[in-house]
Amino acid sequence: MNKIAFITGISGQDGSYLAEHLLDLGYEIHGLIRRQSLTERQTERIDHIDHKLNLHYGDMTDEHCLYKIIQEVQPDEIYNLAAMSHVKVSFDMPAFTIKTNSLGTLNILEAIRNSSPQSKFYQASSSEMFGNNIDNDGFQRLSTPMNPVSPYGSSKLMSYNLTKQYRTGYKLYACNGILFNHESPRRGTTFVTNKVVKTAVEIKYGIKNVLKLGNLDSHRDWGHSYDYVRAMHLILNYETPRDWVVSTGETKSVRNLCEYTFNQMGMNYNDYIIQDEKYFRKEEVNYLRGDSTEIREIFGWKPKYTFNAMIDEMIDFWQSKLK
Ligand code: G4F
Repeated sequence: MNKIAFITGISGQDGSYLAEHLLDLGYEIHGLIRRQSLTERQTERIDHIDHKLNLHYGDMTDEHCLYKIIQEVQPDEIYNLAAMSHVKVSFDMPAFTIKTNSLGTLNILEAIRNSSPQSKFYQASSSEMFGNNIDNDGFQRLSTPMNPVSPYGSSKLMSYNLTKQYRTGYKLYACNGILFNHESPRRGTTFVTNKVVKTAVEIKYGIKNVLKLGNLDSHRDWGHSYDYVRAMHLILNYETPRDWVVSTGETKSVRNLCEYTFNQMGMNYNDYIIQDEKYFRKEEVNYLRGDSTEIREIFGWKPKYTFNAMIDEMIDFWQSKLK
């Protein structure tokens, strides 16, 4: 019999790649989508596989709908990818962020505990939970103290702890994947990678003439979503539930990102970038670099994409879209 997966956030970047991956593996897929007035846009990333999916309307803040879906579907695996995922926006919408991300996780864990305790649970945890803590060797790992510096990071830390607590207290198969930044052509264009790539292409085509950014000196460990959703599936299919770090182990600054992207299109980023106060955060995570030794050694997982190959793919995407 086919395994059944339930994915919250299925219409997002990771949800869409994960759905494709699990369909390839023969899973029956159920997904949670929110009702929006612009219905034709909400499933853009999954329209090509829509006929193979079972989509349910619902919301992370509605415990009744989550309970009903989980009770009816009795999934083998539940991937909680739904979130208000924009760090800067979380300063503007802290209550919404906490309700969606933290209470939303609690709603699912309670639904599992009461109606489908055999379901395995994956929580999309984030490197943003570390805040500015870095181990002496320059990496973050499971043992690095967590000290978030945004409402988003705080909301994710609450979910991380709940997931651990439901694992130890209620013996659920519940795991955290602490994923460092991961991108792709499907990334929202208000996140820095796709904003830089899209705007650089627009500048090249004469559609725009400047790129307004905030902090150019923060460093991120950027991988590809395609690689990271494979890690999520491995995490839920390990012999025992536990937490994992998923990262490339390399770090680059926003400035490095701009330099590479503009160079690839024969331009100098210095000629086009303006720093704008509007894009700075109240508090910044300055440096992220994850130690993913364990997932590499235990599963043989490693990223297929290099940073450059990922940015090149994003450039190709925007060039063919905007041509
Ligand atoms: O692309 P970003 O918005 O990603 P951020 O804040 O690192 O968060 C992402 O990764 C987390 C994992 O660590 C996820 F949990 C989270 O959901 C999200 O996916 O910003 C990256 C960096 C930041 O330092 C930011 O200050 O880019 C800097 N930046 C500079 N100018 C900008 C901009 N970020 C955005 N979004 N827009 C700018 O104009």
